[in-house]
Amino acid sequence: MGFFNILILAVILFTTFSFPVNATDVSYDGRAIKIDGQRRIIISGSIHYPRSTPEMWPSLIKKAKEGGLNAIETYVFWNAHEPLYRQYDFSGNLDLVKFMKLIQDEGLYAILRIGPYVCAEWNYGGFPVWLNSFNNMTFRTENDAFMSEMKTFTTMIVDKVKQANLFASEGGPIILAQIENEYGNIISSYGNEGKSYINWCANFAESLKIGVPWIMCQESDAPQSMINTCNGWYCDQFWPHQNKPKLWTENWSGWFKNWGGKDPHRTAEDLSFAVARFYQYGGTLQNYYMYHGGTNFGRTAGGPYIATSYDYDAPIDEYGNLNQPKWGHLKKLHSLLMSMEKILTYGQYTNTDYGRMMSSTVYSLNGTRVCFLGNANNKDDITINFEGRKYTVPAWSVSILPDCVTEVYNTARVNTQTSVMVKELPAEAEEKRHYDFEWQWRAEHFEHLKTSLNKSSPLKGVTYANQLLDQKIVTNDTSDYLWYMTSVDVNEDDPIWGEEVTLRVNCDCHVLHAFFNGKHIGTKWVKNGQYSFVFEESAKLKRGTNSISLLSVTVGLQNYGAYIDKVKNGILGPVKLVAPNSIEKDLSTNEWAYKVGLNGIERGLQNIDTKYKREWHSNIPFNRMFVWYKTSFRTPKGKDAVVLDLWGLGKGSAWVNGHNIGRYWPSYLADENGCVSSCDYRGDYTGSKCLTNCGNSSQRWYHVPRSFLNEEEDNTLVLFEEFGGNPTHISVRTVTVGKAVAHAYEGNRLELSCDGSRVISKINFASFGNPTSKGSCHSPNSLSVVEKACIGKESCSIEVSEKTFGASGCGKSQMKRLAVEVEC
Ligand SMILES: *[C@@H]1O[C@H](CO)[C@@H](O)[C@H](O)[C@H]1NC(C)=O
Ligand SMILES: *[C@@H]1O[C@H](CO)[C@@H](O)[C@H](O)[C@H]1NC(C)=O
Ligand SMILES: *[C@@H]1O[C@H](CO)[C@@H](O)[C@H](O)[C@H]1NC(C)=O
Ligand SMILES: *[C@@H]1O[C@H](CO)[C@@H](O)[C@H](O)[C@H]1NC(C)=O
Ligand SMILES: *[C@@H]1O[C@H](CO)[C@@H](O)[C@H](O)[C@H]1NC(C)=O
Ligand SMILES: CC(=O)N[C@H]1CO[C@H](CO)[C@@H](O)[C@@H]1O
Repeated sequence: MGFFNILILAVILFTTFSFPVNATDVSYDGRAIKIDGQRRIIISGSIHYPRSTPEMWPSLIKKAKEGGLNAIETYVFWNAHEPLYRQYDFSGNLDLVKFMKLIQDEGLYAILRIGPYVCAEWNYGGFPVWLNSFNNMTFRTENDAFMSEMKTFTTMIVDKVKQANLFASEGGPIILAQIENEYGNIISSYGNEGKSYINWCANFAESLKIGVPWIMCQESDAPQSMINTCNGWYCDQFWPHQNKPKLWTENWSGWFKNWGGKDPHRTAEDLSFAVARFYQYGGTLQNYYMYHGGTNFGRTAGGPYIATSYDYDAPIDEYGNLNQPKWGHLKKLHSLLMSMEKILTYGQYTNTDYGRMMSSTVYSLNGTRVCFLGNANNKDDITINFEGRKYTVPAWSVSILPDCVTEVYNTARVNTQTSVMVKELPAEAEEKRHYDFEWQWRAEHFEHLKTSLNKSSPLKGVTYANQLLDQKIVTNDTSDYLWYMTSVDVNEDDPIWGEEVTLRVNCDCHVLHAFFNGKHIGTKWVKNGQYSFVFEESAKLKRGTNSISLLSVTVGLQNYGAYIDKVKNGILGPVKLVAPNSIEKDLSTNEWAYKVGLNGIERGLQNIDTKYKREWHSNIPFNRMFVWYKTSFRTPKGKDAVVLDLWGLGKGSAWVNGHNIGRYWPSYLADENGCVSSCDYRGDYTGSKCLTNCGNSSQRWYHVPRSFLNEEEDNTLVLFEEFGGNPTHISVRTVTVGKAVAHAYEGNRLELSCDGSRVISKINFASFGNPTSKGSCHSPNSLSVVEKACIGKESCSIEVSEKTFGASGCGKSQMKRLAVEVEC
């Protein structure tokens, strides 16, 4: 036994005999998750650590806690952590352990969804593309190569988490872990292998001995050792397996956005309705997907065509600001539910159905009771007689009566301010420098278009094949860009000969640019996610050698569906020249030269310290394709989030001080139709309800986290513009609360706040009484009371009552409200 073996033995003995301090016991029964033997209500929210920065994490987690959550959930992102085979990255915003520790520091629980398939609108659902270089690889089924890699990665993550004592069983915050993800949606495509695979997943997970329960979401076939959970817009009608608690792992708080998509909105009224109903019907754990959506930095956006912003209309917005009234309206619900934790988890409950989708639920325990009145009717407010009293419950809402007499919360009555966010030019003296940029430019070099075809002097990085290859296999997804280049010798004897021919390319491309004899002849992409298309453009033949260069561009690899590993990308062929008389020349089995990526990236133009300083020119061109632009700008003062307005640009990628802030595509406008000017929260929500931003740029604003910026020195902004645009409209802005608007009901306390950024400077309007019907009754002191309470303050709190405002002259039975609009 060598020294090394003794060391290992010592480590084993040490681990076996050291007892973790504060170990927490997590178990469950048919009702709830139990922590140290006690049933608990868990209110969790998803925050994905790579979609923000370590500098943002503490404040995001704090705001989640203040919003009434007691747990944070995240996926683990395999392709981010293992970008190259067996080369791991846990630095910067990939520091999972640090993120977990911050959650623990705030006293919150954590839910770790390892997957390692994650969907999540994340590039390729989180899978590293290099997995495809194994023989006989098929993802997410009983396949040795896949299971072996899944096992290696999952075990590595579990070991890392164990070493940091992060599982509750070791005193850490993690109370639940997930293996696989939404497999129930696709299991039928995999037949019996799918069933064996999901059993293997369960047995494998169990073998890792993490000391906390495992969950499988959206998997009705989940093996007995796993808790199956629900994902969706509403989960009140979901019933888990026997002896399993009712858990809702994905309550979609909004929806994500595509390039070309409109802005989705899920109202506070509807989201709180869904949550209240879930707990009314015996639910005990739910998770907001997302609580903070964040940003798809770099090339992490899924696809195809998922936008860089992953705001999700979540309770905390992309930049880390409170999304009001959603955040505040839910906070009130959370604190109420938490105050009823014992009775909701231990009480008996009985439901009574009143017809027309109206129901009541009474929980009782040892003589105390709490009551829910739920109205799932999507049109009618309903008045019922409940235990001798009359209650009117608005359509599509739940009223909560913690003593079964007084309604203290109704999901449709929002007593929280609506914050109107604005994007402003920084106010400081050098203001001009924020938008009056000095630009430099240089062209992307295309020398390889000529030289690559000469095999006796091949360029570095150029490979050859006598066939058309799957793009992601050639690039290993190290770049969006892949050149497919070939040549064709033609003379007058050739049946195809003629001045004009058509180049026809069958393509599964997200974007295709075609060059004929070095000249750009066309660009094509297809809207609405239908990316299998035929490109056709005429070209001029010359005698002798004609070169054809096709640049295929991916915009996020598919992240959802069965067999995503079998989805091919790029130019799959055939590629043909077609003469006017329909004679064709098939070039698909020509010798093709392949070149991955951009020359500019190879030269490091996106970095601050580039050797190629001299190659930048002034007098920038406009609307020219494949151009690099560079400028510098000052960091706006203060703490407000910083965004770039990239209106005027086409499509490309942007770097600030070498950090890739993501793809941009502001020229891609959202469809003109399908928006609403006001949103009716009633009735089932879907991702296509309550849309705004029709006909506008689908993403104009791009987040630059403050930690990417220099405090004192100027910042360097580099753009790679692929389609052509005008960078002179670009400006740097800060995001802040411009106005706060509220309609609060009598009997509530209204908080008004500029969210830490500024003070309330002006009250535009205030009326206590019946403001909806043009002030048929109104307290004359309204404005002065609000002015006195709020002007000059960061936030103020007003009790909405006649006591505060004096007589309003409204009828006794009238429900009075305070309507205000304040400026920050
Ligand atoms: C992609 O990465 C894998 C794993 O590192 C490697 O085996 C394979 O050769 C790479 N493919 C290409 C085309 O570079
Ligand atoms: C791949 O699968 C085929 C049959 O599907 C089999 O003949 C071959 O041996 C497998 N190769 C490897 C490396 O497992
Ligand atoms: C209910 O009351 C009984 C008797 O007072 C007590 O033993 C029990 O712990 C109570 N149950 C809960 C869940 O508080
Ligand atoms: C190909 O490259 C070789 C070596 O550099 C050179 O001698 C030859 O002229 C080139 N051929 C063509 C057609 O450019
Ligand atoms: C389009 O953008 C403008 C300016 O930001 C805005 O005023 C307008 O309301 C937007 N249109 C829609 C339909 O959202
Ligand atoms: C079917 C569906 O819309 N699924 C969504 C559920 O949430 C995941 C996140 O894990 C999204 O990626 C899916 O789009």
